[in-house]
Amino acid sequence: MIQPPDTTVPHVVQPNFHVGFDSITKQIEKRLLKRGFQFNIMVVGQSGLGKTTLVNSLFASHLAATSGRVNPKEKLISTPKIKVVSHTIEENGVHLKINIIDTPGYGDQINNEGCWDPIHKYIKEQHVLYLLQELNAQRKPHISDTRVHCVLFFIQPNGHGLKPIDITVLKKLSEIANVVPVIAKSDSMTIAEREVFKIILQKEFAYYQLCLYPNNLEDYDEEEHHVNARIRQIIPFAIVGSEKLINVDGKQIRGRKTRCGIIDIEDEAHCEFPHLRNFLISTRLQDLIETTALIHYEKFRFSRLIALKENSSSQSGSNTNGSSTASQHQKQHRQLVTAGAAPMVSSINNGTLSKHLVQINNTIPAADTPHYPQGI
Ligand SMILES: Nc1nc2c(ncn2[C@@H]2O[C@H](COP(=O)(O)OP(=O)(O)OP(=O)(O)O)[C@@H](O)[C@H]2O)c(=O)[nH]1
Ligand SMILES: [Mg+2]
Repeated sequence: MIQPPDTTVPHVVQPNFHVGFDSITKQIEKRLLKRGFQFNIMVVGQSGLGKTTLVNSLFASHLAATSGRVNPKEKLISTPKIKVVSHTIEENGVHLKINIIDTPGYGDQINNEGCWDPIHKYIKEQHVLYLLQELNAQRKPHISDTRVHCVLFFIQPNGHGLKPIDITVLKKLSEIANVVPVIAKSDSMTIAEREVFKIILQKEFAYYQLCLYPNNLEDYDEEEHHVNARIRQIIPFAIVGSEKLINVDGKQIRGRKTRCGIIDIEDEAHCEFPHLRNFLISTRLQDLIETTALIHYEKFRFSRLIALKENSSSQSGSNTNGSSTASQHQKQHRQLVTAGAAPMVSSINNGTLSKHLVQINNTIPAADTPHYPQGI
């Protein structure tokens, strides 16, 4: 058994002259700036709630077709299948590549059983893809990340609360991704109605024990817990989407023109769309990326590696000469890829999870040893 060297440092040493390691943050920054950042966001919700419109509103460009019609004869354009649109934003030398995953609306069939399956499957598949890259014998220096960092979940502005189908979908998705709920088409409610509806929804989230974003990690300090508590008071954001530019006193604004006036989606007094964009892009971007890796992907990785290990040990028991056959390799590969094949570990909290991971890392053979199935 290899023992790690004793590296406990008794006290902090102050060098007598400038050594130069304080430039490490600059070195990291330079490397990160060169590589750029990747953020993957998905919109999910029942049909016609304005998901595609929001995708287009978020980045002020027409990235996908919506069902917005000004004439009843026009064809209804619904999002037919999961569609990923990529966008690179550059600001002061920082490159952010955003993948927006638009999903078809669900809930308008007679039988809605399993209508969220393609969305659930898509998120899991991205975890599988990442794991396969990690386990590859010839790993790339930079693994391409298509894992969904944030799911924007659209809630119908009915004033009553969540529908049973919403509760089911929210439960399913929050187990595997960071879910941020939003009240869709909030221009259909008065400000007072909006506030009451928010409170109803927040109570329902707590009642149904929905583990929505932000999650609290064990190593968060008091300030971070405080910030998360504040975010939970604001969520769900009451948003309005529009891709139309309207001329108001010679100024172009993005909004919705109604008989009663104009709703400027960029105006905080009209809706919380600016808060949502600020939240996603300016304040919580890194946290959403980090928690996807630390909580959701780690949970997935843990369950898959455990399943793989159990499978290997049961096979080595039955295989007397210890060599793996091609069919066993295929079986292991399938086990990694098949969604739901491995036991979920949602009952394990983060502390015990990391302890388990240390144990697995010690007991599971190194990723690039030939023990792993070919082609992973
Ligand atoms: N009043 C109002 N209408 C909106 C809002 N956002 C979108 N719409 C309108 O709602 C209709 C449906 O919008 P989409 O963006 O296509 O909705 P979707 O959720 O992508 O629809 P599916 O792809 O069919 O699920 C369009 O007519 C939009 O113009 C909003 O915030 N308020
Ligand atoms: Mg759509």
